[in-house]
Formats: sequence, C-alpha cells, structure tokens
Amino acid sequence: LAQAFVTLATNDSYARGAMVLGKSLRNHKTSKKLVVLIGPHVSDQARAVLHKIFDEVRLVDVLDSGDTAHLAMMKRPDLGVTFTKLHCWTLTHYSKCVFMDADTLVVSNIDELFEREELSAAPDPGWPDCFNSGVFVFRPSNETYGKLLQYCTEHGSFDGGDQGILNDFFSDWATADINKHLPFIYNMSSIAIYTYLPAFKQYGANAKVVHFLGQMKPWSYTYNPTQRRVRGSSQPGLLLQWWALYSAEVLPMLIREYGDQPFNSGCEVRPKHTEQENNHPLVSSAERKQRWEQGQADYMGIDSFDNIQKKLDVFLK
Ligand SMILES: *[C@@H]1O[C@H](CO)[C@@H](O)[C@H](O)[C@H]1NC(C)=O
Ligand SMILES: *[C@@H]1O[C@H](CO)[C@@H](O)[C@H](O)[C@H]1NC(C)=O
Ligand SMILES: *[C@@H]1O[C@H](CO)[C@@H](O)[C@H](O)[C@H]1NC(C)=O
Ligand SMILES: [Mn+2]
Repeated sequence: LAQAFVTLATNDSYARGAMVLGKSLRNHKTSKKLVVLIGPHVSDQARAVLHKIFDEVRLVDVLDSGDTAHLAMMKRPDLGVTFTKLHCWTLTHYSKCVFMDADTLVVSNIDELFEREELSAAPDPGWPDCFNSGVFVFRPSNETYGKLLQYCTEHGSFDGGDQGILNDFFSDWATADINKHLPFIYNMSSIAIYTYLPAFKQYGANAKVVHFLGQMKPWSYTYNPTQRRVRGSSQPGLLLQWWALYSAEVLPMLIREYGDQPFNSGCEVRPKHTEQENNHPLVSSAERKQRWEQGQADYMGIDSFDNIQKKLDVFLK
C-alpha cells in the first residue's frame, strides 16, 4: 500500500492554503501521494485546481454520509469540522499518512516523517504535555475511526476542536514513546520565529514546516504583486514566501478555471483606466462603464497576469 500526505479544505479560502501546501510538497520532490479532503462548500473551480495538484480529492460530506459520522454529527453539531478531519482515518487504501493543516508550508523535503509511527506530532510549547494537531503521523484504520467517533460523541472536546479530541484519545503521547515527539522544526510557528528571534537564528535554517498560526492566515491578507508587498503585515518574510508560491504557481491555474468570472484572487491589481478617468472627469457614464468593464477584463485576463508573473519570476531568480 502507498503512503500519503493528507490535508483538509472546508471552503475556498482553506482550499487556497491546501493548493500552496500541495505545491510546496511537490516542489520539494516528495515521493508520496497527495490527498485533500474537501467539504461540500468548496467551489467547482477550486476542486478542478485541487485535482491538478493532488492525486486524490475526496469529498467528505458528514451531513450526507448516513453512517456513524452522521449520527455523531447530529449529537455534536459543534464539532462539524472536527468530524470532517477525523475522516482521514478512513483512507485505508494507504498504509500510513501524514496529516498537515492547510495553513502550513513545507520548506524542505519531509518524507522522513513516514519512518515514525502513529500518533507522532510536535509538542505545543504553550502546553508541553499536549501535541499540536497541525502536523501528525497516523495509520488509517476503520477501527480507529469508529473509536474516535465514539469517543467524540461521548466525551466532546476540551478545546472545542480536533486537537482536544486527539490529545485525549492518544493520551499516552506525552509519556509512552519519545520517538512520537516530532522536533520543533516540523511545527515552526510563524509567530514564534519572530517572537524568539535568537531561537530562530539557531534553528531557522533547519526549518522544515512553517505553521501560520492565529486568526490571520496568509490568504487573509492582500498582496501587491508588482510591489511584492503583503499589505498590513509586520512580519512579511514567511508570508512573502507563501505569496510568491501562490501567485506564481497557483493563481494562474485559478485564473484559467474561472475564465472571466470574478473571484477573490487575494491580489491587488488596479484597473488600468483609473488614472485616465481622474484626468477626464467629464466622460459619459456609459463610456466610464465601458472602460471599467474593459479594465476588469484586463485585470482578470490571463495576459495581464502573465506580465505580473514575468516580473515575479525575474525577482525570484
Ligand atoms: C473556512 O473554514 C474554516 C474552518 O475550516 C473557518 O475557520 C473559516 O471561518 C471558513 N472561512 C470562510 C470564509 O467561511
Ligand atoms: C473500511 O471501510 C470502508 C467503507 O466501509 C471499506 O471500503 C474499506 O475496504 C474498509 N477498509 C478495510 C481495511 O477494512
Ligand atoms: C505548534 O503549533 C501550536 C498551535 O498550532 C503553537 O501553539 C506552537 O507554538 C507551535 N509549536 C512550535 C514549536 O512552534
Ligand atoms: Mn493550523
């Protein structure tokens, strides 16, 4: 049986994170399969792009599953996303998997994680007896899946999410086997890097996974591709790395899927005619409308994006 990296996208925002994560794994030449679990709210266009990056795109609709997951969901509707994530244990056509949150970015090959056993994860320094569920090694199993669901419905989650449930369920993690403790470099938090600069100087060069913690995710920012700036961020380095990959390798695929339908690209691009309009305030509204539409067509058009990408390429080389 093959082995796989697995991630989860419940909506189009997280899907963008999953796309960048998938690309980062491919760029670092993983030999493993890539799987993404998606929720029913992910758009057709985002699904089409995910299909190009991942070997397997699996729709998980907990409300529609008609099985034990559905029953669990009826009892604990608050844990909807958690139940979706637990579905990763049903991927029994793989012998071993590494789950990664969609808000992580791989900066080095990490295939060696597959030498570890279930359940391996990185400690949460805020609470060292607890592991962080953003990156973990597991063995798909229908039996474990069933037990996890049962555990969920009976006990709930002390933190309202999957991290609480997984820590309770795999409660011997802290004491049983030190090989199940992944080193710091697999859960390098983007915040910690800036908070603990001395530590980053020591370990940063060995970083393998960056985890974008907190409310603001890379895709919550806006990016100016011509200036190569992330708006409103005080710690641009790692965010820029995420955006460089997104705008060079993911956005062109999204643009192709959406054609001329509008979508949130996350990039700031001004319509070309704005300045002209300011200089000629007397143009008729019909004419302005036409210009605006032309401007939008330019902005969404693949040609204008290709120019931006060329500039990015030059910068990145
Ligand atoms: C997308 O899903 C995540 C959880 O998976 C949630 O926290 C976030 O608010 C959702 N975003 C939108 C725009 O619905
Ligand atoms: C697990 O369950 C699924 C669905 O019920 C089934 O298709 C699969 O073969 C099972 N896997 C194993 C290893 O029994
Ligand atoms: C790992 O992630 C958790 C929460 O997602 C965070 O609190 C912690 O700081 C991270 N660990 C490291 C070593 O960066
Ligand atoms: Mn996360």
